[in-house]
Amino acid sequence: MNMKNTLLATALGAGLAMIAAPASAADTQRYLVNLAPGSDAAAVTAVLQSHGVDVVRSFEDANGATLAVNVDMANLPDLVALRAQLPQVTGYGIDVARRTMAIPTPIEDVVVDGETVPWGIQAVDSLGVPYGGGRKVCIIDTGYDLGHPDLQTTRVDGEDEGAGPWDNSDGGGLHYHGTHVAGTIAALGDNGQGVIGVVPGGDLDLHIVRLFDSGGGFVYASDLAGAMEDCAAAGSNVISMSLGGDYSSRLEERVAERLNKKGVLLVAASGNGGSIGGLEPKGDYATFSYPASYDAVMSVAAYDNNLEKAYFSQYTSQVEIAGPGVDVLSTVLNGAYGTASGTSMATPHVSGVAALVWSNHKECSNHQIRNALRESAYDLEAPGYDYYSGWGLVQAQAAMDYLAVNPCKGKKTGAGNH
Ligand SMILES: [Ca+2]
Ligand SMILES: [Ca+2]
Repeated sequence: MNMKNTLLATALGAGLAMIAAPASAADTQRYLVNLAPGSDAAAVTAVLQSHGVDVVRSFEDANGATLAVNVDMANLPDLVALRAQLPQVTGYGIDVARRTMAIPTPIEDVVVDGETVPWGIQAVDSLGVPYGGGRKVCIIDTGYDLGHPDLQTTRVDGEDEGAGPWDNSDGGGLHYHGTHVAGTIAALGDNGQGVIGVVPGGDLDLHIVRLFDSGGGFVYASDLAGAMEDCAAAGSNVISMSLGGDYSSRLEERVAERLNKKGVLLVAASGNGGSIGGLEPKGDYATFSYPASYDAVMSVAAYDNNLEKAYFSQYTSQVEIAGPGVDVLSTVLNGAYGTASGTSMATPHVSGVAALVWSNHKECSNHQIRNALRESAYDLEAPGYDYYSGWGLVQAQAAMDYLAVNPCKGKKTGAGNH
């Protein structure tokens, strides 16, 4: 935090969490402005804008509104005057960073002869489960290589969240990450080429939110919270987030809780930091990553093709389920294929299986699908729940079998992770 940031933080109010996100472009810093319930967010926005503050987004729920604002540190507003004009403001905070969750090794192009079923697709046992239609998966990532011969070009739309066009129409600079995630969920099957995804018929609805630019940089938690809202507004049933960061965000958690209550299933990477220290009691010394570690979100661990935990996969009391996340073959840029590792790669296996199973049981709530995935997971590590794999490796056919015996109708289950 530079001197100007410190000055602003001090001026804006006491009790400010001193967790700084890395400085973004130039001298702009993101802050969160919390308003009392019932406040007129538009009026506060007008005052802030009149002082040269860029109001990026307004979040509103029963607890009041939060404004995400960019402040140009080279042109600080008159903070004393600003504060006097904003009695509705109950507090301020600094926003925190979110990044994609692949292991940062160079992606290696793999020449695929004919069509290959990646090991992870076999491991989650999805090939025998037909897609029942009517589900939409939102992928918050680096975009989607629209026109890749092994990815659908229909039933996919998206939006630019300031990082560039969602469809890679800005050329080859787009990071491979989002396209790799999309291929695991929905690469086309039976087309004689490339790979095959969890839902391979080209008939899954996809909504792509390009949140990250081509440079592998970070976004703010408020950007991610906004992206989640946009996924829900587009009618998404599942939100797949191969991303995260070390610090929790109350704003982000509130948005996740609200969407979870509205019926959206949220899935995120457990993180690639391994874990430090002991795990007793209840993971107090473990490294949590967010948004995966909110109760409203399924946290996904990464396992390899021997069903051993990836060395990087974070293990905590919030890990809920595991997916294939080492040497995962999928689609990459420019019509190519490549292998990548990370809890980023494990996450879309779970998102895809959730959509696949749910499409056959649309009478189920998001909580009930989540519960079915947990109950039917292939148990790994110590018997029952464990901090490494959660309830175990996600299993599509077993989840179908579970729901055949345990129908959703009239049954209520909780939304916690275990
Ligand atoms: Ca294919
Ligand atoms: Ca276990």
